[in-house]
Amino acid sequence: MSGLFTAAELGQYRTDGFVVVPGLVDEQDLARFDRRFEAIVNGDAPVSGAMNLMRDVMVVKGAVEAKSPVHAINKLLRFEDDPELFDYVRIPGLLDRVHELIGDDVWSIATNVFNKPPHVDGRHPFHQDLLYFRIRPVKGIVGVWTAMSETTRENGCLAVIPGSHQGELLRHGDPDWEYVNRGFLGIGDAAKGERHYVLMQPGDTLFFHPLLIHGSGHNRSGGFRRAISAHFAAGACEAPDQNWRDAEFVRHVG
Ligand SMILES: O=C(O)CCC(=O)C(=O)O
Repeated sequence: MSGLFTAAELGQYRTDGFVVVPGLVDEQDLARFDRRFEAIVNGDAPVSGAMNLMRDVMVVKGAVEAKSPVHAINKLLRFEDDPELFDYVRIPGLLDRVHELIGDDVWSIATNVFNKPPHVDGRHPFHQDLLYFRIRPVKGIVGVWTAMSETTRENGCLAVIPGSHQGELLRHGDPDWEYVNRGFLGIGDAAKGERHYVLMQPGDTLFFHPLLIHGSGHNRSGGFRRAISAHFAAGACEAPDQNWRDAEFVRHVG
């Protein structure tokens, strides 16, 4: 255990289910990830391995005309095979803190660049990320989410319900919205408790529990709201069977 979190930060993670470390990722790394993301979307760098570029539903349905390829993309998934983006999970201050939370031997189980272009709905309904994982126990899993641009109420920052990680995994369904991106399931009216809007500067990094209820709003600004994110699981976690294990333990990080 390297002890980078203060006792207060660890206490907040346990009580609220999240903690933000300001300025954890430096400007150079953020600029590198930003350039790489744009290069992949623009076709100037390869889409590697199981990576997938998800187009925004409003663009797909013709409700919004994308001014450029980057205006059409809602998220880039599974960047484990991209040599530049995957550096994110090994940033020492980030990985050391992940080790503090879930132990010394960790795997990447999900990676994303979330790109919220201007003029699309782009909301993420309130949800719990554990829905997307079959491996257990829950305490062996943690998410990290780093702002690549400033996040504000106007551009659709994250919103969380502090303490909600102490509950169960809730039933999720399709939100009753006109435009919902593929796979964006939500818990609807079950989202009880006071919302906390997580306002972040570029490089600020959220560590969050897989049962924490969270979502994000519309981007009503004229710019992009972008973030890079990963989920980690301890190697000691168990999957229902070997197929699930192979599917969910995507890449060993160490
Ligand atoms: O970036 C966002 O808007 C939402 C991210 C999110 O919901 C997640 O990381 O699970």
